[in-house]
Amino acid sequence: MAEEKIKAVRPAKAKKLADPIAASIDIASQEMIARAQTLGVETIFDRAMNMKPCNIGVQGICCKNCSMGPCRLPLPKGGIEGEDTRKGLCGATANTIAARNFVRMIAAGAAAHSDHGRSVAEVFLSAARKETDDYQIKDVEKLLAVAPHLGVATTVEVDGEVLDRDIDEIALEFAEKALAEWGKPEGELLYAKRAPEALYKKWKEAGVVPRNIDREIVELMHRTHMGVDQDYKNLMKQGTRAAIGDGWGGSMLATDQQDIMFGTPYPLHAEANIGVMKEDHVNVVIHGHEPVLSEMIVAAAQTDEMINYAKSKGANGIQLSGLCCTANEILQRHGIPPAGNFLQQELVIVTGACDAMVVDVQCVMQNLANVAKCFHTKLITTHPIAKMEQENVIHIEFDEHHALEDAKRILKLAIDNFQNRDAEIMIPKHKSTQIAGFGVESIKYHLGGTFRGDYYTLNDNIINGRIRGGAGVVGCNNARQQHNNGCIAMIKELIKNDVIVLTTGCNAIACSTEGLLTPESAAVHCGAGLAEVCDTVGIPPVLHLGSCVDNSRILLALTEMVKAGGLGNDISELPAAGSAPEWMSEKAISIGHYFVVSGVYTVFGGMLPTTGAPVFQDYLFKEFENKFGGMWDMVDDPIAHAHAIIAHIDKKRKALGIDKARERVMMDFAARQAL
Ligand code: NFS
Repeated sequence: MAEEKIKAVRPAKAKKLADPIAASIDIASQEMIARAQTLGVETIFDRAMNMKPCNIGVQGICCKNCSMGPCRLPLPKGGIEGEDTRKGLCGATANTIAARNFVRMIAAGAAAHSDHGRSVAEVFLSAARKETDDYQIKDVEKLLAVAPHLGVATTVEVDGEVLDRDIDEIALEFAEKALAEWGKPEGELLYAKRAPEALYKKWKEAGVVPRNIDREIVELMHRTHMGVDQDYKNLMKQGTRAAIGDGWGGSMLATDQQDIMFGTPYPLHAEANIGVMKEDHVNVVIHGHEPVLSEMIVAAAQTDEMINYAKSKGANGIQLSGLCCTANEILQRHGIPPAGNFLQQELVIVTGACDAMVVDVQCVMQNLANVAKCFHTKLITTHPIAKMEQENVIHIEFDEHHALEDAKRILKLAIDNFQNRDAEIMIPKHKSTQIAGFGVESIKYHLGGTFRGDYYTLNDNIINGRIRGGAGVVGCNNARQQHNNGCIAMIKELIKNDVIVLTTGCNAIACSTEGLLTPESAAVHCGAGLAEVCDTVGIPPVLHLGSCVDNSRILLALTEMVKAGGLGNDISELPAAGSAPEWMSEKAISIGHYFVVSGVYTVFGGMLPTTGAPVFQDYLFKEFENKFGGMWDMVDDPIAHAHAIIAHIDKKRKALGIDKARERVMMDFAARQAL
């Protein structure tokens, strides 16, 4: 019966199949790719074999912003000699076209993060108004810490005496002011002032401080309409404004309000990979991005009502797991294990044990519906802005006013489906353990001194050379590359060279499945200096800081390092870099750009859609450094990618005059070894 259904989905003409080992470095994924092929279930790995990317699109020089095109401006063989005469029908140059495409990616990425942030802000306002019992202010300390950044007072003066202000009042004012950041008619993004003073000043002088979050995205769409902004530098100026509105606005507000409502993460222990699914349990996989949904499913799954209901249907319990950034959200706050990252979403269903996959927004492949059709899996969409056309997809809209009830309805559907499993169950044995849940606050605790509750100890270890520098390694997987290889090979090279890594998103999940998120991995993979620090403080060499909106935590960690002193006055002076080795989404471009304009040298793997417009690319890769201190780069080979970062870190160490200290540490180690 299941076999019959499976055959119906396979395309009539035999197509090329991916080699599972070439497709992923993860054994669990390799097993599931092979199983899918045996069952005739098509996955992204096979599709990538049969459809090659468009060579002109990849270079960023195809314009389809009006119906006279698409105008394609391929680079002449052997490059451009003399004047670049390429132009579209309207006369748009390669620079204009590539820049327009690039900033539209920023617009889409910033919109995705910021709309997520807005959803959180709306739920936060409901909670502050006490319109819902399902969401509350959980982390009062965090609320008090961030309230002043929106100009919300935490104390009141009564008869000359300073008293603590009522928490409900603070929460309500914070909620209203936060939501206003998306569309206020005047003023500027309030969180921009959380950046180091020197950086804020640079932004101010360049005229790129966002007015509000939404407006900068709308203006990008206007400017890139046919016949508006036709100067790549001016386009990038607005791209910069929108990207700052993402990193220091929509994303940062999302992180803060999620922490206040659901708790600020602190390090915890968990498992990872497809092997976390359990054959004798109802398996519910939560996929997408907004913790507003996943938090409620976690809460509902822990009720006796749901557990007993699962038992009444013959299961031993409910096993929750996550995919993509939602996985990181429920991991960092509850220790719920991730079943995989972006490229593993179809594979989780191929186990035959996924009773329901619940999705909300972003990074959800439409082909999930086709894979689910081959098994008993119920695929449930929950967000009004993200539905699927396939008939087997169930839509249960999630509303914050009866969130727990909605979550229970979803779980019941999954539990009722447990008895409908029709394929043989094959859950890979592979899973690993990890410590996740780091954040600005917990790094302070772990790496801050006992007497100085700040980042001084971290800085101290960088100054004395034990830690060479830091890298924020983030972003997606990409089916054009071997799954997880770019990220893992690159990070191993970094930590071998004493570079501590902060990670988020799908990269963090890759690190967890490869065992890099344990303190013990330091002794195996790190250089002597970093290994010593990890051993002394008991941390992994790669710190998991959460989901993609939590890249804002990396911005604030860098800001804390500047404040702690000894490493210059701005983020751009730190021996630090950013990286997305396996990027694929528009969000990654927005993230990359807010890293760059925050002063971070940022390297992407694969291809950037800039290569077809060399002048524009030079502007991003070279000239940007003169503006805010950070610049873009592209290096595909993982080892070369790591060494580009290391070279930048060494350049910064030299500028700070701390390069000699590192040489001494290295000699110390050699001397120790000789002994
Ligand atoms: Ni971020 Fe990429 Fe998606 Fe998360 Fe994963 S693909 S840019 S890491 S899940 S958002």
